Amino acid sequence: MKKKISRRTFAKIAGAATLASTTELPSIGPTASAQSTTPAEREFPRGFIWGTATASYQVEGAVKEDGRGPSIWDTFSHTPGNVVNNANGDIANDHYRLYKGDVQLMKAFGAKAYRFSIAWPRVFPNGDGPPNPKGLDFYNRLVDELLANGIQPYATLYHWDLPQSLQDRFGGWEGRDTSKAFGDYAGYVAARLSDRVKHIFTINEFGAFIEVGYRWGAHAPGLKLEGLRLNQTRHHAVLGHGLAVQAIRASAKSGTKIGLAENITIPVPVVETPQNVAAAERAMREMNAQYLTVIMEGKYTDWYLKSNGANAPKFTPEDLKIISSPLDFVGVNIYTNEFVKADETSPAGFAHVPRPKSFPHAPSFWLYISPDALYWGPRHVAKVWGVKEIYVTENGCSAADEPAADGKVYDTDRVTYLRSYLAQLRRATLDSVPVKGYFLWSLMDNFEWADGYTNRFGIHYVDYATQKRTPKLSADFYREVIARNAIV
Ligand code: PNW
Repeated sequence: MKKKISRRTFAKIAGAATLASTTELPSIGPTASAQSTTPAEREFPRGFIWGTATASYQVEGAVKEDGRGPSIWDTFSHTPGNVVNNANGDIANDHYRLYKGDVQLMKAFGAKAYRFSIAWPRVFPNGDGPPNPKGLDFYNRLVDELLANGIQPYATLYHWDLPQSLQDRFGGWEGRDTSKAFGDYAGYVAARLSDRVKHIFTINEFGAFIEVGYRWGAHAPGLKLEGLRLNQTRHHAVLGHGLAVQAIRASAKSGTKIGLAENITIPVPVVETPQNVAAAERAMREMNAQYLTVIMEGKYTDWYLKSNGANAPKFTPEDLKIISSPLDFVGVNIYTNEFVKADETSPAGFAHVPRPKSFPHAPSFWLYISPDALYWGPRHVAKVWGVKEIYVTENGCSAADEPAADGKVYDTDRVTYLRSYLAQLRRATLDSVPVKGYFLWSLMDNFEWADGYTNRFGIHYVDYATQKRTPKLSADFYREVIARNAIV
């Protein structure tokens, strides 16, 4: 990403708060298990789902194949100056053709599940109107290949590649017609894949594609909205999610589980005192007010509405009902945190703790090293909203990977990152936080949005000239974790 957009900036939209009582979750015990070191305590619950993740535009390539329509990411990446080195996803990892080999990579390290996304413009080239069965067929082939190899498919319906036609006709998510089109597309896909796909995610990261794409202009469609236009766009995104939940329920085979994958802002108590922990739980609601909070609670927080005044989104009570349609699980994409502390002088009862310049981060400027986020994120979701089924739908880190003389990539930085984050996830499951699975981002290096191919997130190294994939040291590490169901 070219522009400096920090998690802090995202969080600034929140601040003071009207406090609401939180759901007690008695099974979450004391946090003394943070220091657990016995072998038994390093183990994850039986049946824990270890997976990996990618997204359509980041890996598929084949942008003109089998009737796919253009997406806003084709347009954005082909506009000079938007992506580092003017890179684009025209070819990316050529996963559209190489998916069988990629399934074998997953099998080799023992993945139990694969979270991929479906490109909306493959299925509906114009976003609405006539479907393109040939486009959907790719996902039929992929799902069948996964199942034949013992890997469960977890499908995301929207990971940012909006059909360009919807952007042109309705202003994309600025228009309510896009929310409606998303619901229709979701129902269409669910009817055709839910005989084999048992977990469906509506939308990936409201907090990234709206804020970075429609507010900061650093992702597609590259807009810089503010005020009412921005808030209404946010509202249409959560509305689209709710319409999709209803459409999937109406058309999917029974037993299909529905959720979302949100990059929640994660307030971490800077020192774990009971006062700071309570403050972090209050902050959780306010910092996620415009997305996960309204989805879970069926209303915007008083502070969100009040602080936006005349710019608060326009909505009906019916909208709120749709947005808060019950979910079967909540997915959280977790990379980094936000430190908070109790503050009696603020109406919200919490304050941000500033981050020093020297705070360590990955090559992605926004990715501050925050293992504790993997404890507090799921814990807050369980404690604040009583969610009973949580997945970590993304976690991983970028690195400046380079093959050594022997051809191997020794990404000890990534291994250290993963080991320390997973220890905090284990702490969460020891405290009875109902985390059921973990999806490592990413299976392989891929098109990292505005960073192009510069920041590598994969546990497989990709040589883009030859499309050769090579397991990095982190793939060996993850294979051991999965085989033992424990941190190694
Ligand atoms: C997520 N931020 O994006 C996405 O879901 C993936 O597609 C992406 O490749 C991965 O994380 C790594 O970046 C994010 O600025 C992008 O805070 C930016 C931010 C957060 C998540």
